[in-house]
Amino acid sequence: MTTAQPQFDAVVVGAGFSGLYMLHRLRDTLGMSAVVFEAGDDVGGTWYWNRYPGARCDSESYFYSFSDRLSEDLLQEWTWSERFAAQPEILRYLSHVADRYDLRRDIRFGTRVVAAEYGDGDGTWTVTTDAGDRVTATYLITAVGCLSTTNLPEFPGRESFRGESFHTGLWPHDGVDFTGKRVAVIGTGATAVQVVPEIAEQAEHLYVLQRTANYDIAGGNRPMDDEDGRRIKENYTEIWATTRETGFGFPYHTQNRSALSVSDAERRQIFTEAWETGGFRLGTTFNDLLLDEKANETAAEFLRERIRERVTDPAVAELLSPRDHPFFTKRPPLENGYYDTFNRENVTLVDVRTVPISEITPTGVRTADAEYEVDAIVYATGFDAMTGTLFTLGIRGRDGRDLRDKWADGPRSYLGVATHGFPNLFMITGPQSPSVLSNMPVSIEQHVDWITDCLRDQRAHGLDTIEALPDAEDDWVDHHDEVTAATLLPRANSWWVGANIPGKPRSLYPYVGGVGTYRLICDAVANRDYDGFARGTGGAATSGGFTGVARATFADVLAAAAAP
Ligand code: NA7
Repeated sequence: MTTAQPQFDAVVVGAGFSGLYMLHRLRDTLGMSAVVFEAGDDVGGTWYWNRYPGARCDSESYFYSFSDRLSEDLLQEWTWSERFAAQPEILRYLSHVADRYDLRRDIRFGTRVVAAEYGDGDGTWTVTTDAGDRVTATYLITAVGCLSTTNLPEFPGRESFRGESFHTGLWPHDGVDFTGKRVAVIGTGATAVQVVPEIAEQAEHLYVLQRTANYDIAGGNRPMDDEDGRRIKENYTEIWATTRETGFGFPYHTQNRSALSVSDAERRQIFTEAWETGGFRLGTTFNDLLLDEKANETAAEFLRERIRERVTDPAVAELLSPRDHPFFTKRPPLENGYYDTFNRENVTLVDVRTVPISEITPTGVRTADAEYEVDAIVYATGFDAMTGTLFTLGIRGRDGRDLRDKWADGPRSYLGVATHGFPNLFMITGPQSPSVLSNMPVSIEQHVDWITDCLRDQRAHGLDTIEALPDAEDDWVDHHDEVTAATLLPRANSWWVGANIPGKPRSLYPYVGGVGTYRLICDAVANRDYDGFARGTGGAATSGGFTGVARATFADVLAAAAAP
């Protein structure tokens, strides 16, 4: 039974978009005590670490921000300078939010959580950090983002390289000058597509080492003028309402028609308009691009044609053209000049699919048939997404069970926000929630608001313990798998399915059922007294069993979500 009051109502891990908003809600909406641990020396999360040249958001700035849920005044006061904001501007925005809500005073910077243990005896979490903190809290809330543990491939000889090497996700704060240098960029994902044109401008020679060609979509970045700002600010209410209903959390709907239901000419016209608009709209032009191989191939071939138009050397254009996976089954990068880079004399595209990188040498990168001598290597090799960082936190639930052991064969969660055996743990944008298959701030706000409502309800009922029930979790995982199987997403070796990390269990890590549908399901769960959760006091385990409300079938929850 309870021995001592925990020091805090909640510990939050991370001070990016989700940690900042969660802290504000806990403290200012609920009047709870909270402490945030943040590894960086300031707020910003992803936007604190990813400072490589060209880093910018691939969602449009005006809807990649906090919504009217946080503040209508802030929306009216803040003006974005570009259609897709660059990293420094987003970091300034998050810093402004931290100041505006006086958040920094409850954040301990430069501090990594190394252990978080649930006490079966008293139902509280004890959180330990590398700075020597040891605090107790009723609730543990992870706000660690989905792409915060870098993936540095174990190439033989990696440490022997005598030049400079960088991972894009851990970029030096003072910047890097590549002027006159020979540089290798490893990777051609969304990050590389941003950094490559920038480095090509400076480097004496740039080698781009490509293992998989991607379907890059036109970014269409441009400055925002006064008229843009005025129009957006007038329409914010509708914009945010729409983001909460759509599949991807964008303020526009996926068109409800098949790519195969229109003539070739009409389809081309639709793709061209979306292409010229720029951004992810192309992926929402038809409702079966992610479901039907033939429909998908129409978009894939349209994009290959755009590559052939832009890249003058036909052999290079062909190498840049994806043939091994359907469109949008890997995250399509947005490009602003990436393809044109390959028309430059000082840029060479190297195919490391056919002839893989065999080792890093003291002077460069070696494949079976060549050595590329360089002064610097840029690893644009991505992240151990979604579970990577959660596993570094040393989370142990009931009976000392390690989250890594529970998820050894892949994540199992209830709604992607909780997991059985780990009472009072909430994971903002956790695995099996829409997260990275959506416009992140919309999904973050939905999770934070849902958790806030849940904690308020707990307090109103005199409860302090909540845990996902095992059968609710089974139902959610089954539903998640069923939705996934209906799509083409399992076809690609993407980080979405964990394929980029050797040994990582293969499963779709985000939920592909759509932001709008997911929100209705979460609301239905809450409206049914947190259906699927056991609730109690002093730790569910110490009460000798579950104290939650009777569990409905998941079919009931889905039905309630469908007719709210
Ligand atoms: P990504 O999308 O995971 O891209 C990483 C790139 O690095 C990708 O092209 C990989 O090739 C390549 N890679 C990784 N390991 C190797 C090895 N061992 N050899 C050669 N090439 C390798 O990461 P990003 O940082 O670009 O983007 C992450 C997300 O951030 C992005 O999707 C947005 O959501 C924002 P592969 O494709 O695996 O063959």
